[in-house]
Amino acid sequence: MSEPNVLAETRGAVRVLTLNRPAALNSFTSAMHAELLAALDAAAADAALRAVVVTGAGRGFCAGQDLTDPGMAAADGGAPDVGAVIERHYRPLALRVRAMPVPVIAAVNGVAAGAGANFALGCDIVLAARGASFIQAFSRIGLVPDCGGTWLLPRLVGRARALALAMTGDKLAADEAERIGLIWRVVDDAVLIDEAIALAERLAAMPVRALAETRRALDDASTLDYGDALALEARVQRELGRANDFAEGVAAFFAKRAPRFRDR
Ligand code: T3D
Repeated sequence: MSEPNVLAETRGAVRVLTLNRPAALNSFTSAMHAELLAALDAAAADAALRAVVVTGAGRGFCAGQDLTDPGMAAADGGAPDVGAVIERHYRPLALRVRAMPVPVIAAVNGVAAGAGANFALGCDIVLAARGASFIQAFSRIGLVPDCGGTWLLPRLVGRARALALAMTGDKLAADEAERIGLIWRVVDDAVLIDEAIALAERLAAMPVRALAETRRALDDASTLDYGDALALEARVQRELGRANDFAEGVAAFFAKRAPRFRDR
């Protein structure tokens, strides 16, 4: 039997998903897309899980679309319908990550190129090994940033840097990615996965429903004016204020004990 394209390991309330095509730098095939989406769906549906970590096997995180995958070839042998590939695979993947009921941490262990870079940047918190790098490889092959890149990049680093990264396709070292605010933090290569799991465990002990709502509120507010964002905050707080975790957090504060959050 062939190796799975995505490995899933559960450590307490944390699921670690590892892209597992190291010989091709974990680039996306149709098969890997299907397995990754199924793995994220399974994590979302598992009430015992409270955080997810995604990483890559071997020396790369993910080199984007596998440019040799027959799944992207046109049936008639003509030019591939790249838009169909995006609709079939990358749009559902980016939306799935953004709608996860728990925090998703990218542990970028090596090069992250093309859609591999933007898949990582679409996660909630990005940790990277010092030896990792980020490449908006699309311009090198005549495409635009996808997997959410057009939306994410200017919001993360501003239009000037987003355009320069996307137009040049230059490799950005992890340290520089941290410096310009593209990612959260760089750690030494040897401790990346341990640091990512420690962070995931920390988030898993927090009120994860509120964390997922925080992601959604920040994203939704980015297209609202100030007044509408304030109204959005009131709506979300109204819901969360009725949830168990808020009562538990306040009770634990006054009882001077550690809270036990359970909502998802
Ligand atoms: O349908 C669509 O296309 C729509 C979707 C688009 C989304 C996208 O992601 S478009 C962007 C696609 N990705 C790329 O263009 C990146 C291509 N890869 C690279 O530029 C380089 O591999 C890297 C800069 C990422 C890493 O360079 P390096 O020197 O560390 O490694 P390498 O030697 O180039 O690659 C190692 C192996 O992985 C090599 O195979 P080999 O020679 O050992 O048998 C290489 O061919 C393979 N590999 C790397 N990237 C891909 C790949 N194989 C297939 N597809 C890849 N994207």
